[in-house]
Amino acid sequence: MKDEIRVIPTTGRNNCGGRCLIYAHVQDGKIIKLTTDSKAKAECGVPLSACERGMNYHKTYLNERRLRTPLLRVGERGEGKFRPISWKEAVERISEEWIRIRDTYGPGSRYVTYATGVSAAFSPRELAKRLLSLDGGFLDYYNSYSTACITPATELMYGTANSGNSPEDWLNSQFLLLWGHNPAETKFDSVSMYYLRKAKDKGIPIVVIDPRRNDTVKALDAEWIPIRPATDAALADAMAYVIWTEGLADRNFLDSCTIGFDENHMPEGIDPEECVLDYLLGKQDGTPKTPEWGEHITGIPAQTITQLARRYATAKPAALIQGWGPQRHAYGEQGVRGCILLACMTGNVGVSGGWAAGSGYCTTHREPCLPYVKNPYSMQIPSYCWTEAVERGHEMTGLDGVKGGERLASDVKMIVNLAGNCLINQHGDINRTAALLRDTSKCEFILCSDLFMTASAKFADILLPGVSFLESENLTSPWLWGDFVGYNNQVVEPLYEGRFEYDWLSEVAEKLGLKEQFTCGRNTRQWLEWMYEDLRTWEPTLPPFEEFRAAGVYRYPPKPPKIAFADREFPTKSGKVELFSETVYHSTYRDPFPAIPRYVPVPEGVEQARVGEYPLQLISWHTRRRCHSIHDNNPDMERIAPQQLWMHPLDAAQRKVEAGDRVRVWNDRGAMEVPVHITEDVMPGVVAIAQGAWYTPDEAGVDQRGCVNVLTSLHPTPYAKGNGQHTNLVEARKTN
Ligand SMILES: Nc1nc2c(c(=O)[nH]1)N[C@H]1C(S)=C(S)[C@@H](COP(=O)(O)OP(=O)(O)OC[C@H]3O[C@@H](n4cnc5c(=O)[nH]c(N)nc54)[C@H](O)[C@@H]3O)O[C@H]1N2
Ligand SMILES: Nc1nc2c(c(=O)[nH]1)N[C@H]1C(S)=C(S)[C@@H](COP(=O)(O)OP(=O)(O)OC[C@H]3O[C@@H](n4cnc5c(=O)[nH]c(N)nc54)[C@H](O)[C@@H]3O)O[C@H]1N2
Ligand SMILES: [Mo]
Repeated sequence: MKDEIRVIPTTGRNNCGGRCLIYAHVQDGKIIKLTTDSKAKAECGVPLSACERGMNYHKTYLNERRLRTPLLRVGERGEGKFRPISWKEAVERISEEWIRIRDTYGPGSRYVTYATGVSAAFSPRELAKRLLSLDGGFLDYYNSYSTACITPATELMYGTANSGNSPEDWLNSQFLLLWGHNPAETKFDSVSMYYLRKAKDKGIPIVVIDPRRNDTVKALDAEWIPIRPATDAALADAMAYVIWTEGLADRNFLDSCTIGFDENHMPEGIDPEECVLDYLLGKQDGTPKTPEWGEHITGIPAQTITQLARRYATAKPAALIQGWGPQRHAYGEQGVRGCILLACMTGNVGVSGGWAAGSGYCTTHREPCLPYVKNPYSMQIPSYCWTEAVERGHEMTGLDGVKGGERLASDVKMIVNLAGNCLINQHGDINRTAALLRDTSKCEFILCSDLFMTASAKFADILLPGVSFLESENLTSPWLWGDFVGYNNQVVEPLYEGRFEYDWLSEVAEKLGLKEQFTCGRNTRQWLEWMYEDLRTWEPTLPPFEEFRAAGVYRYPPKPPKIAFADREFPTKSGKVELFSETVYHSTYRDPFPAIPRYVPVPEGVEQARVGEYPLQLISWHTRRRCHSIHDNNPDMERIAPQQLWMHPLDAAQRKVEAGDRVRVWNDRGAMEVPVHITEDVMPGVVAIAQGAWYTPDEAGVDQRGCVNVLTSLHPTPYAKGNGQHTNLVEARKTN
């Protein structure tokens, strides 16, 4: 006799662009199938429906590929040779290293990586930080791999990153310009494609700027303007030139709400010729930033640039919505600033149907979180620069992006990487990173937890088996914009010896004599309830905990749409949008960083591609078949989108590459071999491969799966010190 089928509502917790409602149909302790939320709910119009990835979770996670027991490294670091140990031994060894490294090198030698496998309130990464804070401190990071450039660049100009209106306001627009944005694949919250489809139905014109004809172009039957990677700032400059010279600029907005546009609106004491307009007109450098100038850099015909500028400036209102691809570039800050300049020049800031560009956050509700514990060690590094902190931390200063003090007290000697793959797979320049981590005299102890033997997991000294969201519980929030709180209900029992990180961290805390401070006497469920009740004090419409948990989700009652900067107040030093940044003007950076939005040619950009040894610009993107590296080891997902290098027919013909070939793609940093996809959906001179494939080196170190990070650079961006992982030059040829 079989049990009756139970349907358990739960929400995913990976950093996948969504946070969807999933119904697990369970019988006899096993998942029979997963379904999702498909209908719009009356209270909140947007269904929280899962994509192919969400519907594949049980196949991705509940299988024999899982890590089974705690493991201790026995081979060379990175070799992937381990022996099973007991949980008791694991906890003892971790505590010993934790104390030894603290006492030898100081608390600031301990680092917790950016890791997003559990993007939920009760996060292993944050719990590790909590324990380290209680134990004397650790070296923290700021910014992220996601929005390293766009967030600080938006703050630099607007004084805040909350530059977004409520997404439903897109329907009030007359023109939607999706700039390096691909929500058909990246999802960008359940609301994005939901409202964009409605906009399409309403007849609002939609244009997409992307080196690739991306899935959003296809899904919305939108217009596609192909652009050379990392040249967005040049397109913005040329559009700004057209808007100004054709008298289409909103002078009223520029005069009253911004500083730095023209000579009459410059900060005190700054040479007026440093203004944006003089740059656009070429007063200083003799080069007006005409559409022809823009064409040469961006590859977009001058006439298209002119028309786009006119359309954007005359459709009132118009929304220029930026994705985050263009800012994951070597000068990622500048394209963002260029788009904000355009929004200001066209008076689309602070109006319904407009959009201020930039990061576009729009927070309407608080999120559940752990109580704050002060980290006694004040220093922080940019999240992308941890490898540098392993290599030469003690030399790093403010010029390297160090915050919270003069210079780091120590190199990084211990790394805690829980539910993340940024140690290798998702970080830049894998060959260099791997060589650095192999040297056990540099970083002396690496602790990882994961579900699988990932590229990062192979570099652990102690590797612990975790549990997936189907085997544990948590509290979740919308990925970006939605208005709800989710509950990640446990659906099945943990596989093998897998444990949620909190459980063993509590045991480490006990060894450190910090159990009471760390746990406050609560187990996971009690913490979740505590965080929920804390949230309820801020959000009084929330139902009682048990009612919420049973439903799996609570949607807030609708609020009137928010319009960013409707009051025309900007929390900057000048109280205006800072088109010219005095702070930047008076600061020193390792790489040139101008005080105004303007194109800066990047190392490994289009200019170098034209003359150098590596003529192809290589970008990556976030594919529908994976969440970063997650699902890559699920063979069913290969059918959805096989891992291939996109190459234009002209580039293929030049290299005598044909459909069905495997190609070798390389630069000075590494090489990979992958099947080619010859397609006009990518610009000539540009090749593209989806990020997140599992790094799989052959004996010669050539990756055989197509992990783009064997080719990416660790060089941080000039201002944000972020990851320019989409800026790379390569060559490709047919494999022998
Ligand atoms: N399916 C899926 N969805 C995801 C994720 C995932 O792993 N898989 N990850 C989530 C996370 S954590 C994040 S941060 C977001 C990331 O979201 P984004 O950063 O917006 O995603 P990307 O795919 O990197 O970039 C968006 C588009 O920019 C294009 N692009 C690249 N370079 C340039 C350029 O120089 N100029 C212009 N104009 N366009 C360019 C790419 O071709 C791509 O189509 O996605 C989230 N959603
Ligand atoms: N070249 C290039 N590199 C990139 C990007 C790019 O566009 N191009 N994008 C960057 C961005 S935006 C981001 S956010 C980062 C993402 O970087 P990561 O956060 O490192 O990405 P994931 O691959 O999602 O890693 C999550 C890991 O957690 C594990 N995991 C999943 N669920 C659980 C769980 O419940 N418990 C435990 N213990 N483990 C779990 C998975 O197996 C996986 O190994 O990558 C960055 N790297
Ligand atoms: Mo991200």
